[in-house]
Amino acid sequence: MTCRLMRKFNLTGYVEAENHHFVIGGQFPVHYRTIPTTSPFLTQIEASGSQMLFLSRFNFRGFRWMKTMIHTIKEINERKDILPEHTLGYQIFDNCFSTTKAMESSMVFLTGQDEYKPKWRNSTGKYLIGIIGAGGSTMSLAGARILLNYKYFQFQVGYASSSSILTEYLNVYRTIPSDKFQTEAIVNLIRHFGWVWIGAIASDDDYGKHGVKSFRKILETNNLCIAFSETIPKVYSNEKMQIAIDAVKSSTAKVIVLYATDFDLSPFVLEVIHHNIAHRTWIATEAWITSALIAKPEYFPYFGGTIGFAIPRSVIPGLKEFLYDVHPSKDPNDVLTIEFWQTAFNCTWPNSSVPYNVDHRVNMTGKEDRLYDMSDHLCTGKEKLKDLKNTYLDTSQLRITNNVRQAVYLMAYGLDRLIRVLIKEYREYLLHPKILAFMSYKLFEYIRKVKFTTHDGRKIELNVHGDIENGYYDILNWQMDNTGDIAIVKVGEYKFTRSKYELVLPKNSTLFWNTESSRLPDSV
Ligand code: TCR
Repeated sequence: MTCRLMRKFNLTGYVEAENHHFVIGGQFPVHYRTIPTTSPFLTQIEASGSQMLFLSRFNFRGFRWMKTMIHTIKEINERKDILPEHTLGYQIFDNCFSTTKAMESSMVFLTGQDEYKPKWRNSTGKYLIGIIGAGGSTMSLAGARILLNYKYFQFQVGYASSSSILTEYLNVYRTIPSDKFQTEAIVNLIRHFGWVWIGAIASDDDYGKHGVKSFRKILETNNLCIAFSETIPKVYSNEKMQIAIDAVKSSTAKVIVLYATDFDLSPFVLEVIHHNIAHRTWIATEAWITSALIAKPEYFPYFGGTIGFAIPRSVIPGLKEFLYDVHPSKDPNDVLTIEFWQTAFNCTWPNSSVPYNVDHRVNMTGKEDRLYDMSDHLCTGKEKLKDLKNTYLDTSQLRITNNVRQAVYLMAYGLDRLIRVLIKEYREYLLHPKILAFMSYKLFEYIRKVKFTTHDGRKIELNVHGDIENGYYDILNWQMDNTGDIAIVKVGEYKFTRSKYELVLPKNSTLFWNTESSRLPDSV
């Protein structure tokens, strides 16, 4: 399924509500749009006439996040110690990493597909306890504003929405630290290496703009200087892109912070290569430091040596097996799995209406134009997942994925604690609309007060703003291994609490620098 702009809500995802007492909502970017371009370099998809074109691609990582939510809910339903007498269902949508889609699904959570009036029960007919999502700050912000307007207080638990602006929204909780910490970490890293003259590039959205704004502020309070600060347009504009490229090219600042998610960053990366801008040290935010989209060997001459912060890695028991348990023959209506299969194996699933290959053009009239016609060969169903080298199946680097898991746990623990209190008095009436209404109002408070230890020993606890305020980042550096592949190497760690930090970069960790001398760049 593709992401189109449509009048009527037309959302893709998974729902399982019927045999459960409560429903958790979810929003994940299972597709993402790459922006239309007229750049001569990107000849592949030239915009024609006045029509806006964009590419809609399947996002294997987002699909893994979505599946992780389902896996976690299943796990909780099987546990006897959390919600022993109740089970959780889910209603999950693909928001295509687009604000429009995020808003549409927020409306559907409240109203259903055909109605425009919010109602007490969610469109699944069950009580919706909250929403896991939305995957990016701009989308969470849009959703938060809609959900705030309704008297049935709905809230989100973000797993990737990290902008510091979300701290101001009472109905947004999260298991990813606010970028406030990351921005401080970046400045501390800059100080550690003795750089003083720094460039900044941000995506033109809430994530990038708030990120760079606070970066600038913290930089200045440390008497360091910003050499330039430009944005990467969200909708392709050659003119705007060239402003950013010219700033990088002409500045003497060789260390540049790039505050953007990988989807938004790709066109900029291609321009950097096109303009042959080498010998820069890019400081990555957590949103692209481990991105398979950018960490490609062919980009290494330009982006090798990138250094930045990442959410800590985790191993999730049972997840790998769950992810492998995916096959299009299981359910002919499961369009996401069919598309996953087609995209992963480059074949067409017989008799399916799911368009082959996500690299098709979709224009603003909603009509789509395939860039490629049907794949020449049909999928047999015997394709082997284990032969694939695919982001969806790669469970060696679970970072945001673990945040998704913890967001579900946070909600479940909150509900569990509240029910344990209410059940004493209202056992038989627990699911009566009046009690549920009371619950929705109380739950918010209970979830914020939940404290728990994760399967891998992390302590999760939120402050009054719904943010976590202690944790750590891995410090990663892009190097090349002896097979010519990019190795994203852990070179240090950054621990933080509200008032303290500790930056550990062991002397013996080898860093790769993209400078002529291969030595630490000086940016003074
Ligand atoms: N916060 C970004 C979105 C984002 C993301 C990611 C997207 C983050 N990390 C990793 C894809 C993959 C961090 C935001 O918009 O808040």
